[in-house]
Order: sequence, then C-alpha cells, then structure tokens
Amino acid sequence: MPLRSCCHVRSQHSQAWTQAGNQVWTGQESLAEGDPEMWDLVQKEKDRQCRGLEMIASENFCSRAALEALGSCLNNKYSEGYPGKRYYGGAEVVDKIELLCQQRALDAFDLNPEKWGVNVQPYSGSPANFAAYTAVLQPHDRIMGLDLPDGGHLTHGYMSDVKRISATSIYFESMPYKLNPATGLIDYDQLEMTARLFRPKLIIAGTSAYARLIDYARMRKVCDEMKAYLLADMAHISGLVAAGVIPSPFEHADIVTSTTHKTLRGARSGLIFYRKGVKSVDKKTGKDVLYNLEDKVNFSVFPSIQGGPHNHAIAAVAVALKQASSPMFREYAVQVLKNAKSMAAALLSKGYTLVSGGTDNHLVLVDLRPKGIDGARAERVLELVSITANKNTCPGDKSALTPGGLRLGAPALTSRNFKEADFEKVVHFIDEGIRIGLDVKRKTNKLQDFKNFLLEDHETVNRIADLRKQVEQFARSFPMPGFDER
Ligand code: DSN
Repeated sequence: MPLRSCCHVRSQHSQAWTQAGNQVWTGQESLAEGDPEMWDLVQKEKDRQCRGLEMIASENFCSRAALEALGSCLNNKYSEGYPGKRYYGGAEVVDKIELLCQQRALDAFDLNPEKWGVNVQPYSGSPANFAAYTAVLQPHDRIMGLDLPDGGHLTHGYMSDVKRISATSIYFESMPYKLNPATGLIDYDQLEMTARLFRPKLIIAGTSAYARLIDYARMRKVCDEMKAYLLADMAHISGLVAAGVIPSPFEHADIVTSTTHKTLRGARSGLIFYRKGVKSVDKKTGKDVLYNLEDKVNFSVFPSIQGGPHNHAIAAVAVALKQASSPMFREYAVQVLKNAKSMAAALLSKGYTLVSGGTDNHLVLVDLRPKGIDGARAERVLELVSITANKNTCPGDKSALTPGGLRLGAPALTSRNFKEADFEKVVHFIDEGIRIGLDVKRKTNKLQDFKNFLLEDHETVNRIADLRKQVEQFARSFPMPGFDER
C-alpha cells in the first residue's frame, strides 16, 4: 500500500508496507496502536486523576481545547526569535499564534498595551523568573524573596544554611525575608529593615505556600526607597487575579511573572509581563523617562536563556487565556475562594491549626505539629487513600524531609465542580486519613518504619482500603474536565 500523500487523510491502515512487504514509518499510528505500553500508562494516570481527590495547590485540570492545541502539529515548528523577526522560515502561522497569545494575555489581566508588554515564550515559571532577573540584574546583584521554608519558591533566591541551592542564589546574591512566626504573615517591617541594610536591586513579591494576600503597595514603597525593581511572581494566584477576585499586582510591580497551569488552568508554560511607556518625568529637564524593559526581557528569554519557543504550549496558553477572560471563569475563581474558606473552616472545626489562621486565597497551610504528626507522614497516608497533597514547611520547621505542614489547595477540585459542602466532606476524609496516620505513628519510629507499617499491618491495610473506597466513590461522582474517563 502506498504512503498517503495528503496529510489530512489518516491512512485507513495505520501501518504501511512497501511492495517487498517491509513495514515503513507513516507516523499515523495512534498511541494505543504504536506504543501500547505508554498508552496504558497514560490510561492509568487518567484513572488516578479521576478516582482521586487532587489537593495539590499548584495543580489543576486543563481543558480539552487547550490540551488539543498542546498535542497538535505546532509541536513540530522551530521559530527562534519573535513574531516578524524569526531565524527560520515557515513561521507565518506561529507568528499569528504568538501575537494572539500576547494579546489575550494582556486582555486577561486588563492591561493597556501601551503600558504593558508580555513575553509568552518562557517554558515555565522557573525559567520565566530566571529570565526576568537576568533581564534587569548583573551577576551578583542582590535580590530579596520570601524564604522557601516560609512559603516562598526555590527561584526566589533559595539557599540553605550550607549551600546555594537555586541558580537564583548561585548567580545572584540572595537575602530572604520571612514570616512573622507569631502571626504566620509576611513580616513587612523586617523586610523593610533588612532591605535598608542589604540594598537589593530587586524584591520579589510572590509565594508558593502562603494563604494570605500580599501587600504590594507596602513592598512598592520599600522598592522605591531602595530604587529596586518590584517583581511580582503571581504563579499561584494568576487565575484569581485574572478573574479580579483578589488584588492585582499590576498596579505596583515593574515586572510580573507567572506560570499558566495553576489557578489559570492552562497548559504548562510561563509568562513575563513588563512595563512600557513613561516611567517618570525628569525633574531637571521635564522630559519623560521611559521604561526600557521590553528589549531587556525579550533578549533575556531569547537568545540569552532559551532556544525555540514551544509553539504548541503558547497556543494552548492562548486557549486558556481566552477561557480565563470569560464570565464562567470568574465564577470558577469565586468558587475557588469559597471552597478554600470552607476547607479552612472545616479544618478549624476539627481542631486543626492553620498557619496564619485561615485563608484569603486558593490554599490552606495546615500546621500538623500540634496534632502530633508531620506533613511527610500525613502526605503518605493520604496518598494511599487517593488524596493527593504535599508536605510543606511551616514557620520554624527544621526539616524539609519531615516538615510540620500540609499544603491543601482548592483549584483542581473546584474545576471538577466541587462546592463548599463537598469540601467539608473532603476534610472529613483527610481527617480520617490523619487519624490512621496518628495511630500508626504511635506504633512506629522512623518515617520508613511508618511507611512499611502502612503496607504491612493487616488492620491498617484494611482501614486504608475502606477509606480509599469511600474517597474514590466520592471522587468518581464528579465530572472530569479535559478528557474522557475510561
Ligand atoms: N511546584 C510548584 C508548587 O507546587 O508550588 C511551584 O513551582
């Protein structure tokens, strides 16, 4: 059978043969046909997502439309450079896609294109942050971000007591700011005092495990005093910002970075927004002083840090940004906040301690230390009952391997149409899981003993199986966006 010449007709038989009977590659086999082993693993992951309760605060369920764009022929195209200025030919379509994504990104956050521009090429949040720093800083310039154990991100300059861990602390000099351990809130007074001594060139307003709103105005004031840039990393909260249900960093920041797959619910990628236009008026000359971030940010992303943009991801992000501009998405974001509050109230009513006492956003950080268990043990029991969450440090924690906290997020389950009462039920299941964990902890010593006991002790195995059955039955009763259940 000859190879089909027309690419829009899928061959009737996905395998083609030469006259001599040799099989030739058509690239038309489905995953199930061409690689059943990988297909089966994908089915298993689909099944895991459907039957489980996804509580990881940074995860979400991307739409079918965005996944279609992500799995499209756009994957095939190289297009180093920017629309209209590419290093390869054949970029007329991807130029349009990138421009559409830029426009939708500005629209989604209600930004005036005269005052803000956006680079949509970063592969994800970490390269977006590194590119943004590289755009405005020289090696060894000083940065300040929220310390990782206090809820910051690796790329906010994380270094341990003994080692520079993140490249952002290797290539730049990093000084963290912290939470006030008594309140669990960012200690802005300490941030200000430290900044006066450290004189950073850039301060990062952004968090990875913080349940409260950020005081951007206060941080802007500190930056103005230091003549430092204010960079807001809104990765976790960008969907809530787009929906207008929490304060936006754009009023105060010079640069705003984000991922696109957390509350924004798109494909995995990154964005860097930068200010354009008039920055200030020179007092002596009376002339406008313009921002000069556009060229710096674009040059930093490409060619300094990245190669060819991931056009399939850019297209999928554009699809998600269109959705994020819709009234339906606003309803979603409102519900995320309600669900997180419902989860917080249910946890408090069951005697749990929350860092900062509650939540104003999409997540809660549970301090399990007063309960007598740690986040690593809780995470493992919950995993066995099909509830996915992650251990997290709490203020004052010493160990990152067995930290005292558990981070729980509402975005993914809200995408499955969970409402406040459903989150109360979720908390009931979490509490049941933690009770199992507490019983096992009393009977074991080290973390590994604990993990072994969960799998080996007959009574515990039965308790886990029983709870898992309830959890999975409950989870399966909700719709799943993005793909068909098997
Ligand atoms: N891994 C993400 C999170 O869980 O917050 C941040 O990159």
